[in-house]
Amino acid sequence: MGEGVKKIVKKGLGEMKFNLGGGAINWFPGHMAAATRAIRDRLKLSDLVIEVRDARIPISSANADLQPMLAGKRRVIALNKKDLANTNILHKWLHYFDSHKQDCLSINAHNKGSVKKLLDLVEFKLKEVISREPTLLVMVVGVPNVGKSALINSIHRIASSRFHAQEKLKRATVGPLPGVTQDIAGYKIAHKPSIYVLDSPGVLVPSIPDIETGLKLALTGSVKDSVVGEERIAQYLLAVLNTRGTPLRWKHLDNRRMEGLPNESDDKHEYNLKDLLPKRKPPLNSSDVNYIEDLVTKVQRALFETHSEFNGSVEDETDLEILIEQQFEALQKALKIAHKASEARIMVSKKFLTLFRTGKLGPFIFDDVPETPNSVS
Ligand SMILES: Nc1nc2c(ncn2[C@@H]2O[C@H](COP(=O)(O)OP(=O)(O)O)[C@@H](O)[C@H]2O)c(=O)[nH]1
Ligand SMILES: [Mg+2]
Repeated sequence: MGEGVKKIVKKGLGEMKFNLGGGAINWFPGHMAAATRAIRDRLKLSDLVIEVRDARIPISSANADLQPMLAGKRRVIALNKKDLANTNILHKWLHYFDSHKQDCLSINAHNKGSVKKLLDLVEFKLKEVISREPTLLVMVVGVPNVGKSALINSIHRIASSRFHAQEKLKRATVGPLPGVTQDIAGYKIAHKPSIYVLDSPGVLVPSIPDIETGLKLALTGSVKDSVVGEERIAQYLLAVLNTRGTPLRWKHLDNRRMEGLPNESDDKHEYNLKDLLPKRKPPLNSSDVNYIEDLVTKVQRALFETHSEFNGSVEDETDLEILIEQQFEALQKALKIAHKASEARIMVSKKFLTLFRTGKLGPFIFDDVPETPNSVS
C-alpha cells in the first residue's frame, strides 16, 4: 500500500485519539469478548471447523486469538463474498493458503452451487479420516457480518433437499454426546456417518492490532459504522482507491449496458441499493435500476475527473487529502445531495459506502498477499 494512504490512516489515528489497548475508540462492547469462551468450548467438540472470512480481507477478518486453536483442528477456510472480491487477487490468496497446506475455498454464501462445493470438501475431509464415528460435528465460526447466517441458511436448504421428507427436520438435535449436558442444534448434511453443521454460539470479535485493520473491518461491515464514523470510512476508501489509481480506469463507463435487474437475494442485504433512491415504494423496478446505474456512472466519472485533473501526488499525504476533499464535493453533486443539507458529508459518505458495499464500484481486495511465506494467521 502507498505511503499516502498509510499517512492518511496515521492522521486518522491521531484525530481519533486511538491508542493500542485502549483510547477513544471502543471497538467492541465488553460483553462480546465473553462469547469467545463458549466458542472455544464448542470447538473442542467439533470434528471440523469452517472458518468463514471475508474474501476482501482474508487476513484482517480473522480472529488472531483463536488462530492457534483453529490451526490445530481440521479446518476449511471459506473466503466468502467472492462476488465482491477481485478475481485475480483472490486466486493469489487461494494459492497462498494452498502453499501453506491450508484447505481454502472462495464462496458466495447465497449461491447454492458454491456452498455445495464447500460441503463436498467438508464431507470428503471428514469421511476420509473418521468413518467409524456415528456422529460428526462441523462448526461454523467467523467475525460479524462475514456471512455465517447466509451460509448456514444455504446449508439448511441443501440439507433439506438431500434427505427424504421424514428426515427434513427443521433443526435436528444432535446427541446424546459424551460430556454435553444440553442439546446442540444443527443441520444434518450427511448420513453414515451423520454429519451435523452447528451454529456458532455468540459473537467472535475480530482482532484489531492497528487502525487500518479496524478501517478495513468497518468498510466490510464487521465493525459498526457508528464506531468509526461513515466519513472516516469513506475517506479511507477514497485514499485506497486513489493510491491504487482505480478511478483512472473509470474513463469510459456506461453501467446501464452491463446490468440487469438485481436478483431477489439483494433484498436480504443489509446495504440496500434502495437506500440510494429518492424516497419511494419498493421493490426495485427497472427504472430504479437505471437510476442507480446512472448514479454509479456519475460517481465514477466524478472520481475519474478529480483524479485525472489533480496535479499533486497521491503518495503525498497533504496532496492526497486535498484530492479527497475535492472528491467529497464532486461526489455530493454526483449523488445529487443538496448543498444546504447540514448533514451533507455524512450523506455523501453513506451513499458512497452503499455503492461500494453492494459491489457497484467493482470488486476489491484490501489485504495484500504476504510476500514471505509465514504461518497462516
Ligand atoms: N455479496 C454478498 N453478500 C453476502 C454474502 N454472504 C452474505 N452476504 C451478506 O452479508 C451480510 C451479512 O451476512 P450474515 O449472514 O448476516 O453474516 P453473519 O453476521 O456472519 O451471520 C448480509 O447482508 C448478507 O446478505 C456473499 O457471498 N456475497
Ligand atoms: Mg449471523
